[in-house]
Amino acid sequence: MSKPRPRWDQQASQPVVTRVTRSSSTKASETQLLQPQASGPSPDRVQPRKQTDSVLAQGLSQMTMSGQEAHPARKGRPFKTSSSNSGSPPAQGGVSLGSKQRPRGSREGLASVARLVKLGRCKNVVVVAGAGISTPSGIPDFRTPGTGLYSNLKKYSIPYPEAIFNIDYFSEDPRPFFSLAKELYPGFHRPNYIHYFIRVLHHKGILLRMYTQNIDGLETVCGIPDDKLVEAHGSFATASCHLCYTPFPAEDAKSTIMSDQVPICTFCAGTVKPDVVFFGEDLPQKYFQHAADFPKADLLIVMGTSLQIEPFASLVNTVRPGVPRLLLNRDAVGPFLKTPLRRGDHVQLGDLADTVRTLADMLGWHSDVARLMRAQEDGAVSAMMVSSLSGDQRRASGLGRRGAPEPWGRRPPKSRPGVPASPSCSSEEGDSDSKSTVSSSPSN
Ligand code: CNA
Repeated sequence: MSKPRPRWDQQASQPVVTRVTRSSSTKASETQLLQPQASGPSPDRVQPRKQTDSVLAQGLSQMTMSGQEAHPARKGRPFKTSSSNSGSPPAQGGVSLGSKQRPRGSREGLASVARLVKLGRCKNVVVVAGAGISTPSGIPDFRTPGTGLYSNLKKYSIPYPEAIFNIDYFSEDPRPFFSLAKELYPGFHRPNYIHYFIRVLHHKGILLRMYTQNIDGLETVCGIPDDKLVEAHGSFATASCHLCYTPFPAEDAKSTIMSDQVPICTFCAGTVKPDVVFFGEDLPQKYFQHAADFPKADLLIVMGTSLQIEPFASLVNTVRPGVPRLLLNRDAVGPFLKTPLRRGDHVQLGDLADTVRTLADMLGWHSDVARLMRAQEDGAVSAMMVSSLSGDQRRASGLGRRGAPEPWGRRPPKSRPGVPASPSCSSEEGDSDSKSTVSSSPSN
């Protein structure tokens, strides 16, 4: 017989269980991949980011917020907004880049990168992504004024925005996170053009890895294979007790949360949460592949992120010097705020879906993206329709148990034919694409 589950409006009575940390196991694997380093920040604290080019030097393995004052959990002190964008010169139109000014509306950076890719000089592309790639799918990001979650926190009744992802706050009151989780749980949103563009990078045989901060699972839904994807801030695919880490069936956690109840650990009676990484928690094991991937990258594409959360944000500084880095975002962020930009850095500001569409056009890939998207989405729609049919109806329609035909996108990726062995994209090589550029779309 199953235990009655407490509702959110009843505080779950929990035995006093000290929260253990996964740090020890994570640290062990981290040190296998990284040089021995100084110890990281104290856990369960939001930490300001140090102004260093490599956060790896700090040996950080736990999620922290950069660009703002540290504040202890549960105190309810007012949120101090990030200052990293304010006070910096605006990167849109007219930013000084060395001695040159780039005209507003120029797409120079996109064109440079497209040229390198077409020349076959980018074979190990690393994509770093954030919530901005999913806003066209209808999922709000954190920081976009007006629509971002941080502008709409009233309904969650939390004292400061990060409380929703604060493990100590969750321990006391899981309701705000569970309300948000109901909106973010995979299944309610569809991937968009940007996700499929990244999948086409894989089909072309040049995606080394995608590192995403997103927890919406849309990368997986669009068919980016597991071995090409690092969900650095975890996902809803698994769940466990937030105190003792005993695994809990993810589907049971989902149905409990969806019915406004609290999933309870069968071992210690602690609250179960989806394995989404909260501030002060360790990042998943897979994240530490970055130590091998980033030095191997010959092109870094950064999309839809404010680069405010550490240690993820500083990954962008760990590619080799001179490797081209392309920022596609509404605003300049992180190291792309610097003037002049680092050699090989390119910034294309504007709406991400438009920018990615332009890049796909430049590469001659738009039809690949559109076809893949259509095939996958048609498959998803017919799967949804069939799942609503009875068994007899399914048999009569000649469809199998799952109903949907294997979508085109599920076939093994084709490797890129006819690409000759060629040097990497490193812009230290003195080609015409090695300069840095900032452009913003005219509509922005
Ligand atoms: P963020 O801090 O909200 O930054 C998003 C960035 O994307 C901002 O710079 C926006 O200007 C930009 N942006 C948003 N929409 C567009 C657009 N259409 N075109 C161009 N630029 C756009 O979010 P980050 O990802 O940097 O922060 C990381 C957090 C957010 C992670 O820990 C996530 O778990 C968390 N988050 C994830 C989701 C999701 O999974 N979809 C949603 C909300 C928050």
